[in-house]
Amino acid sequence: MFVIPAVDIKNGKCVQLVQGKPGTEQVVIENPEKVAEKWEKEGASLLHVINLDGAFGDAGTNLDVVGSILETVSIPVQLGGGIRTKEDCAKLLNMGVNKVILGTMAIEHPEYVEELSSEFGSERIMVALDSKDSKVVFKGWTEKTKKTAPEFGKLFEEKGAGGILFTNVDVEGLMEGFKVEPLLELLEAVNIPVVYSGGVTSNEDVEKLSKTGAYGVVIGSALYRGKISFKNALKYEKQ
Ligand code: AMZ
Repeated sequence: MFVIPAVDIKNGKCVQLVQGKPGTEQVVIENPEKVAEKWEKEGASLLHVINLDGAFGDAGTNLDVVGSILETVSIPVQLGGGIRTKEDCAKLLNMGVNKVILGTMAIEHPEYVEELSSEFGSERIMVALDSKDSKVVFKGWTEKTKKTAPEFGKLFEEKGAGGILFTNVDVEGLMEGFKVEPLLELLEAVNIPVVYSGGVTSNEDVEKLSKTGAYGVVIGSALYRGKISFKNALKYEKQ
C-alpha cells in the first residue's frame, strides 16, 4: 500500500483544514514546493496535491505553485481540485501531472471520464468520491448527491476511471482515526485501485489500512502535526 503525503494548497500555502472547511487551517506553511521536496527526500514514492482554491471554485489560483512542485520533485504527482473542464485536464496532464483527480466534473459529466480515459489512458484518470453521511459530495464538499460511494464507484469503473480517491469527510482532519466499513464497502464494489483518505491519525490506522486491500493511503494532518512518523508509515508500503 502506497503511503502518500498530502500537500493541500490554499492561497499559495500548504495548509491542513478540518473537514474541508475554509478558515479552519490547522497548519499553514509557506513554499509548498519545499514541503513537496521534503516528502520526496524522506522517501515518498507518490505525492498527493490538492488545489483547495480550485476545489472551492477558483481554478486559476495556485497554478504557479503546482508548476513549481512539478519542477521540484521527480516522483509522480496526483493532482485534484478545480479540474472542471476537459481542457483543464489536458493542460495539467501535459504540464507533467501524473494523474488528475476529478471530483465535480466527474459527478456532473460522467461521460467526460470515459472520453478522458480513452484519450489519456485510464491510469492517468482518477475520480474523487468524497463521502459525507454516506452520500457523495462535491463542489468543495458543499453539495450532496443522492448516491453512495459504491454506487458511483461502479459507474466510474464502467466509464474507464483508472482509480478512485475515497475521502471520508465525516472524519477528515479531526485526528480521531478512521472508519474501516465505508472503505470495505467500496472495495467490495469495485476492482480498480482505491486510495483512502480521511482521519488517518496513528501508525495503527496505517497498519489496519494496509490489510484492507486499499492501493494507497493519503495522510495529511497527522504527518504535519507529528502524530504519524512518515518513516514508520513507510514500513507498510509494498511496491
Ligand atoms: O477540503 C475540501 N473542502 C475539499 C477537498 N479537499 N473539497 C474538495 N476536495 C478535494 C477532493 C478531490 O480530490 O477530495 O478536491 C478534489 C475535487 O475537486 P473538484 O474541483 O474536482 O471537485
